Amino acid sequence: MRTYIKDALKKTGKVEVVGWVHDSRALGKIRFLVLKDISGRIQITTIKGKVSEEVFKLIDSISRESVIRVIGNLKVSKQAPGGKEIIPNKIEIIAKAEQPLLIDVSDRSKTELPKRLDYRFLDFHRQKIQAIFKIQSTISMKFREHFVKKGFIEMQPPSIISSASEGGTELFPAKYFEKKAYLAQSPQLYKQMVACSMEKTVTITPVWRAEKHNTVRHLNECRQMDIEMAFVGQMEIMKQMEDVVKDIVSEVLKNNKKELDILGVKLKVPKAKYISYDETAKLLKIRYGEDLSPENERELCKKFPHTIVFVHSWPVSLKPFYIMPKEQDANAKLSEGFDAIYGGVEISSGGQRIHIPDLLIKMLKKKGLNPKDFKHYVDSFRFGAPFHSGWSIGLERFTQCLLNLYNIREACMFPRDRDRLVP
Ligand code: AMO
Repeated sequence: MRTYIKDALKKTGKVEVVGWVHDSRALGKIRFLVLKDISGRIQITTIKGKVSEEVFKLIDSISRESVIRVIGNLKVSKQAPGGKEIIPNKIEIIAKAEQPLLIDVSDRSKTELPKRLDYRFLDFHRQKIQAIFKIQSTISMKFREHFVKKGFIEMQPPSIISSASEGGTELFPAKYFEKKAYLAQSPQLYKQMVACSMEKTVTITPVWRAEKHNTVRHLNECRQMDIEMAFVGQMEIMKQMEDVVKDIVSEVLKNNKKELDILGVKLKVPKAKYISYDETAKLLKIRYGEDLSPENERELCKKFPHTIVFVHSWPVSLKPFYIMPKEQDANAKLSEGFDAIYGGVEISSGGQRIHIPDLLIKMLKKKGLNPKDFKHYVDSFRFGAPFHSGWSIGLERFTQCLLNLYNIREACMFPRDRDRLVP
C-alpha cells in the first residue's frame, strides 16, 4: 500500500493513505479495517479510548468499498497482514459506497462471470482482476518496446475498411455516407503496405469479427499485436515471435511476481518447437487437409509442454488468400503459412505474403473473392514491393493462455460478444 508523507506531516512523523475499504472487523473495543489501493493493502487499527469518539464512530459507519483518507501513525506490527498498520488520528470519507454491493467483491467472489461483467466497474475493485490487467499491461508494453527497440515503426491502421481481409463471412457492416464499409477484421493489408516501404512495422490495434458462435476463446472485438517485415520468410518471422514471447514472459516474471502469486500461476519462459503441418498431421493422426481442432491443439501442447509449437507450411486450402504458396506456384498444395500454439490454444497465425500481383489475383479467384474489390491492395505491389512476412498474436488470447484463464472474457476489460454490448 502506498503511503504519502506530505511535507506538512513530515515533522509530525505521520502518514496519509487513500484507498478503498476492503474489509472491516470488530473485536471488542478494537476495530480493524483493511484499506486497499492498486499497490496493495494495509490494516488500520483503532482502539476505543485511544482515538477520538468521532473517529471511532466513523469507523463503525464506513461501508465496504467506500473511498477514505486516513492520517495517522505507521507502526510495525507482527500480527498485521504485511507487517505494518496505521493507528489513525483522522479519517475522512471521500466517496461512500452504496450498500448492498451489486456483486460479491471478496477475494473468492461467488458471483458468476456474466454478472461480474455486467458490473465490471465493481469487479475491477478485486485484487485478482487487477492482477490480470497489470500483467496484460506488461505484455502489451513489452511487445511494443521489444519491436520498437529493433527499429520497427509503430503504425495506426484504419478501423473502417472497404473490403474483407480475412474472408468475407466475419464482417460487421458500418454506414459510411453513401458507401459500403466494414469494421476492420485485421490490419493485414495495411501493415503489408507499410512493410513494403518502411520495412518493419508493429501495431497493437482493435479488430472486429462478426463470428456468431459464443466460445470461451473468441470475442467479437479483440486486440491484435501484429508485426510485418520485408525481406524475410516464414522461418525468420516465426523466430521473431519466439524471441518476443520469451522476452514478454521474462518481463512478466520480473515485473509481476506478486500478481502471479495472487493468481496462483506458475510461469516458465517457454521453449520453441518448429514442426511442419505434415508432421503434425501424422503425429496427431488427423486427416491431411483438416484444420486443427481445439482438442488437437491441447494434445499437441501436452506432447511439448512449456513450449510454443510453431506448426508451419500449412495446406494452401486452410490459409487466407494472401499467404504465399510454396515455390510461388498457384497450384502448390502447401503454403508458407503457420500457426503458433501455446498453452493448448492457437495464439497466432501468420506467414509469408504474396507480393506478386498476378499470383495474388489468381489466389483471390481461387478463394472465390473478386480481385476488383482488392484493386488498391493488388496495385500496391506493382511498384517495387519486396517479399515480406508477418503475424498476429491476439492480446486477450495470449493473456488467457499465459494466465490459464478458463474464459477469454476474463482477459478483456470490456468484452464484446454475441450477447454483450455493455458496459
Ligand atoms: P487470425 O485470424 O488467425 O489471423 O488472428 C490472429 C490471432 O488473433 C487472435 N484472434 C482472436 N482472439 C479472440 N477472438 C477472436 N474472435 C479472434 N480472432 C483472432 C488469435 C489469433 O491467433 N491477419 C492474420 C494474421 C497475420 O497473418 O498476420 C489474422 O488476423 O490469437
